[in-house]
Amino acid sequence: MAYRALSEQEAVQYVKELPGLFEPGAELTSREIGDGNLNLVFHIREEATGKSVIVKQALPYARVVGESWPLTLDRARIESEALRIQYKHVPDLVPEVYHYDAELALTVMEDLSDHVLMRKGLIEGERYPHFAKHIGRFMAHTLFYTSDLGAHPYEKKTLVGTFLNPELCKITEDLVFTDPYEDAPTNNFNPLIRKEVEAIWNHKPLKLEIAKLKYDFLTRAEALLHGDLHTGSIFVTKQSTKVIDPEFAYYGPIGFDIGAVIANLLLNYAAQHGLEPDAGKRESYREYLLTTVEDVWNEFVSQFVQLWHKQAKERSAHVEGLWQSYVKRLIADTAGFAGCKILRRVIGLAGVADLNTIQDDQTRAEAERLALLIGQELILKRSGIEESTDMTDIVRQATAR
Ligand code: SR1
Ligand code: MG
Repeated sequence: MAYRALSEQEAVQYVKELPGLFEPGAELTSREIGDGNLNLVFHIREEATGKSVIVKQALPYARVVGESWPLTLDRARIESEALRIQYKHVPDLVPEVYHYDAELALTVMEDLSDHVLMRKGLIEGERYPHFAKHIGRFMAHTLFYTSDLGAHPYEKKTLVGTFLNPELCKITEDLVFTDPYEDAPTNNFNPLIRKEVEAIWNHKPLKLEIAKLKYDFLTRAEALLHGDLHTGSIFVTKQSTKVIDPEFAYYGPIGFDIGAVIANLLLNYAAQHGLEPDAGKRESYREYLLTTVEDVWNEFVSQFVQLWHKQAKERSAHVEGLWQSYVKRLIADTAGFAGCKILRRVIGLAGVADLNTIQDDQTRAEAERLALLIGQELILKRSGIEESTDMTDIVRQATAR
């Protein structure tokens, strides 16, 4: 079938015709529930059995902007192939893909409606006791096994080609590494923080560090990244974690994924200024978020290094001292990328609900200023970071200023 954007009814019809999902004659309902920046998402459910699936279809443009921003449909292929690879390594941490249709740029996958988006959960002040362990394992396994450490060199290079993803990478290159640091038309920030934003535009040492991080993003093909691992790409319950939406997947620097998770925890940390009016509760939730930041890094690194020792086939990996120097660079990368990801969400296109739901402009500006400070400090001080507590100390000091 030639490409066309499906209606709710067409999505039902499409699923009905797929073998093995529903019985013939099943009565299905369909709701378009997509609230992300790019795609259509249909929730298809059979009332009689409670069975449901998700149909995700790429639009030929970025939904957040409209038809004036054309965007490749190939991102649906990238997403379904990345999900299948991730499922091979961590089947309990991603949705199962049932079907992919290249013509319609559409993927049918497991429904996760019993989970909530982590960003929403954090805004509501929920805690997720298994999250750090889960996301640490997700990143350690997916990144290790697709890197030169865990994949055969031929396989790795084939995967680099499969996941070139130039158009979505360009979005990240522009929106994370370029536009927020100059007076670009895509920027969209609270007018009350213009002074702080202009100071960033004029901060030459900061812009140099961001340029170095961008160059790493452009050139360092270390592992198959998720590529957009923010808290809106993660579904959670108290017991379970599921990572969705890897349409930005490409071969890049490992710290970019870890930095994305940490950045989004810290954006929520900054937003607590307006989200939680009770000072005691705010303090305690912030401590929970900082502990989670530390745990995410510690879980990731302990599992990644364990895989390195037990599974690395690349002979140079076992040269004395290599893993330590790799990890040292990785934590600095992580902090730097986290910093860029924080700054882009405050200054650039596509902000985050954590900050944007703060109704009062003044209060939101105060939270945003804290986020800007944390982001800059993580970038500028990253070369001195050796432990996860060095990152959280930077956050504590920025908060106290
Ligand atoms: C036009 S897309 C804007 C943002 O949404 C995605 O989630 C990515 O983060 C992208 O930068
Ligand atoms: Mg997304």
